[in-house]
Amino acid sequence: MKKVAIVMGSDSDWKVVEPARDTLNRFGIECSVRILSAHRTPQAAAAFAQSARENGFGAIICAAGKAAHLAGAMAANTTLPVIGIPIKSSTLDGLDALLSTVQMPSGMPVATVAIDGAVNAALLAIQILAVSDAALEEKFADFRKEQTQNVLKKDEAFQTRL
Ligand code: RP5
Repeated sequence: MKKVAIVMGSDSDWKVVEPARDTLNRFGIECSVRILSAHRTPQAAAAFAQSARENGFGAIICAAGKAAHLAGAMAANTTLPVIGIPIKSSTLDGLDALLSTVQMPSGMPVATVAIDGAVNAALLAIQILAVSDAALEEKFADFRKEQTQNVLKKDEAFQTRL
C-alpha cells in the first residue's frame, strides 16, 4: 500500500496535525511526519516533494500557518496529490493561511481542507489511496457506516432529553 507523507511548517503545528497521523494509523496506513518549510528550508522541502513518488508515497498532506506557502510549493514539485491544512497560528485566526493555501493558480491544485482540519486531510488522503485499493475502500465504507450509526444513536438519545 502507498504511504502518506505529512509535512508541517513548524513543530508548533504538531498539536493540530497529530489527529491526521492518528487517523492514518487507524486505517493501517504508514506515514512519515516531517518538519519542512517553504520559507525556512526551501531546498529540503522541494527535494522531499521531488522524491516522494519514488519513495512510495501516494499523497502528501501539508500543514502550515501564517503566509502558508508550503502546500503550494510542494505541489509545484510533485505530480502526487497535495492536501493543504491551513493552520490557525496567527492574529488573523487562520484566515491568512486558508487564503494562502486555497488560492492556487489554475494548473496547480491543492486540495485545501478547513482551518485546522487535520482529520479531514487524512480522510481525503485515505480516499485517494482507496481509489486503487479495494480493501482500504471497504474499511473506509465501514468507517462511514459507523459514523452514521453514531449520529443516529445520539439523535435517539437526544429525543429522550426533550
Ligand atoms: C508557519 O509559521 C508554520 O507552519 C507555523 O504554523 C507558523 C509559526 O511557526 P513557528 O514560528 O511557531 O515556528 O510557517
